[in-house]
Amino acid sequence: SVRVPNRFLCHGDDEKEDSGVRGRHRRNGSFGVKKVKVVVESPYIKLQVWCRQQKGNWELGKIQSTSEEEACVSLSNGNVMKVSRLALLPANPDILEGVDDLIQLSYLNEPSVLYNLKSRYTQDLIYSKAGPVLIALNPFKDVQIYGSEYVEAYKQRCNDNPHVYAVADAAYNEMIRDEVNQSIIISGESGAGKTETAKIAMQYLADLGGGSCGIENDVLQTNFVLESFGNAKTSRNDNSSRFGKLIEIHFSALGKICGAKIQTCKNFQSRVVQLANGERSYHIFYQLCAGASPDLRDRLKLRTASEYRYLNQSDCMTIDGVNDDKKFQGLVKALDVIRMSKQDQERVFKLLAAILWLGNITFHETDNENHIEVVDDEAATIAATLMQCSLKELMVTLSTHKIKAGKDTITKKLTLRQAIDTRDALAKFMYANLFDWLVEQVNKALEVGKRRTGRSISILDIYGFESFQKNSFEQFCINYANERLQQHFNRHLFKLEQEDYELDGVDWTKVEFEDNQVCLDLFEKKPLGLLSLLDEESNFPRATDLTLATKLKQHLSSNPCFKGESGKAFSVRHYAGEVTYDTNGFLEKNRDPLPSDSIKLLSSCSCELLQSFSQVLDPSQQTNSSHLGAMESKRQSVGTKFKGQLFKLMHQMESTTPHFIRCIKPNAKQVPGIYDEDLVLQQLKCCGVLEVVRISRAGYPTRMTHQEFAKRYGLLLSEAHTSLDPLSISIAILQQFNIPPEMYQVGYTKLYLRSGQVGVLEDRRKHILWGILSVQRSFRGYQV
Ligand code: AD9
Ligand code: MG
Repeated sequence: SVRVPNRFLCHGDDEKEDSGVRGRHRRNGSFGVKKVKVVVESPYIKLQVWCRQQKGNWELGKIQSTSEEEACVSLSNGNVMKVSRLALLPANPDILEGVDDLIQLSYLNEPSVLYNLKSRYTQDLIYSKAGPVLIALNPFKDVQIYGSEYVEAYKQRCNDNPHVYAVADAAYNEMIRDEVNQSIIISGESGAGKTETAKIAMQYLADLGGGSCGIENDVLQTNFVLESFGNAKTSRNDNSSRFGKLIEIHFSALGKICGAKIQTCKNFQSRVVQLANGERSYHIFYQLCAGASPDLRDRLKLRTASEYRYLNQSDCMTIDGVNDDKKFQGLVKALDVIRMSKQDQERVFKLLAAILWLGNITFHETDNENHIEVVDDEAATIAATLMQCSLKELMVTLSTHKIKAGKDTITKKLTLRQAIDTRDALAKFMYANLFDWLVEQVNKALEVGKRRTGRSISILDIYGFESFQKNSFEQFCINYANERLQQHFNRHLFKLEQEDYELDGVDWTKVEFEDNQVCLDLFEKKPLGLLSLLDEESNFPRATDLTLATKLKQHLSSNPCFKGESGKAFSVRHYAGEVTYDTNGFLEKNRDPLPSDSIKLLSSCSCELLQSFSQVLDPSQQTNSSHLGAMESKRQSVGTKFKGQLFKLMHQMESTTPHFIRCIKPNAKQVPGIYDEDLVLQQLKCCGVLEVVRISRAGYPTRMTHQEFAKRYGLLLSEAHTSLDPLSISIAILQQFNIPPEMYQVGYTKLYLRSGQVGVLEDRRKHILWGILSVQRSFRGYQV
């Protein structure tokens, strides 16, 4: 139901054309109170309103007349409708159309916000502010707002339109000014534009912090490498990141980039061996097949992508507008830039080819009990050659397993299903470790020398919330990660803000917000939480997906975020909506087993990379939890490992000043020009943007301790102040600049200012300092 605020029924914003001036508080006392139907048109009745249509969408209209219950509205499309007053919401005056910060809207209802963003989107103004948060609408086309000219404009502050550049600039300047680590947290649904936005922010920082050593270029090139190996085409995004990434960029005392470190968070290798229709495996496989030189092809015995089972199973070999051959050449260049030796590059390609050939290995049945042997064909031969192991050992490993019976070991033949699983597990393991190894190499290349805290900006680009028709373990982990991220967001923007006010004795009306702690408890509580119960069940050899589902329902039904569904399914009420998960495959994916025979095989390979991977499995090294593998029985489960990685990421973010960017996908078709209101609204709602605006509008976004304030602006005082007390100095400054009392509050320790208030002070300060320190003008960022 739609609530019409009382104030709307009494007084509203006058229309620009009617009044000429905006008098916001002219009242029409009788409006909405008298029972008689108003027939005569008065300027007050021609209010601009949003009128809810039968389909649920909103149309702009003007009230022609109104009675107690109903109003007669002429819509902008020419129709005149009689509607219940409950179907009306006040619209903002025309003068506020397309404002760049939603905070400025007089009415902050859903249609007003939606329409405001839409009106900007149609003019290619893809960025808007929602108080402290930058909203980025994916244009799905090239928009001419990037590049050196724009970078320069934001550097010089000649352009104050919301932009990723402005966010990166703010982070950079705050870092320089306060010596506090910063973070830029980018979130949004799959395909909303997070990865592109992260790259745009990195480009700006590289430009700002570019020095003579050129490391900023290396940092940018890592994007290329990690996207090749970590991104894939999915049904939602042609370049979907299948891993979460935190890149921490370090700066020198002079504000120049001096290194970077990448942390990833992932758990999904199933894409290597299994694809949904219309989706692709990781880009690198197709790039290699399309772009390898004839010599390399020969050495790797490489065929076209369509000849590999792991790639051709989904009927999707290419991506519109993407040239895999060219991408491969770009990748090789990027690998050169990060100084990966040609020998290592060859090793990587060999391993990729080995994985592809493994996938082509087939089995034939040897008896009528489904037992199999490996078909001794070119696939097996080439795979063994590329892995540098004996063909015989490979064949034995993929077709048998050894069971200990007392002192003896019995070798048993595998069934077809078991053999396929063994083969696929090996391929997944190889790829997962290759990715980790690659991240290690990238980190080596970007290594920061002497690091100093307080001089870094971390950019977090993590997979967005996913809700499909059918949701599996992958979505389960992704959505859990997003739930954590949402809490970080909530904490910073709501909780900390409110706690701050209360602790500091500032008069403040509480704004309610959705806390998602209950949902996080559902995932994390021990022993009765989703992850713990999943691990527990994974340890029972006889457990099945059905017993898992039953167990979850048995123990978790009392959590309001949990809902048992029929059969093997359960639902979670996430902050972004309810998602039903099918437990099918949960146990297997959580265990992600690698038989000990396969581990032995890997250690027998003379391929150096594979050998190094198998060392990861050496039981003596098992304390090293950053590695993916370990012996079958002692390996950490995938879910628990994922949680560990996530906690590490979040922990790192805790000590930074966050800057938030919310990416929004305006349509699901990935095309320019379409603004699907429902889709946008759903995203705005689920990421809490409207609450952010509400709280920011009501609050005091700028806050400084009395000392900080006095130190920063004390020099603006026209007369030397007699007292040295920071509080008195602060108040003198506020008075000198005539800052109205409703625009600030004085807390016990801090000064709280409403948005826009420090602008005048900053300008004045800059002016004065530039006068004094004109010699240092070329030294951006320090004197001001
Ligand atoms: V996922 O969770 O990794 O599946 P992302 O990262 O949110 O997703 P991505 O950045 O990959 O989405 O953007 C998807 C596509 O939108 C890109 O491939 C571009 O074609 C398009 N895009 C996104 N942002 C911009 C932009 N600022 N300008 C132009 C853009 N195109
Ligand atoms: Mg992405």
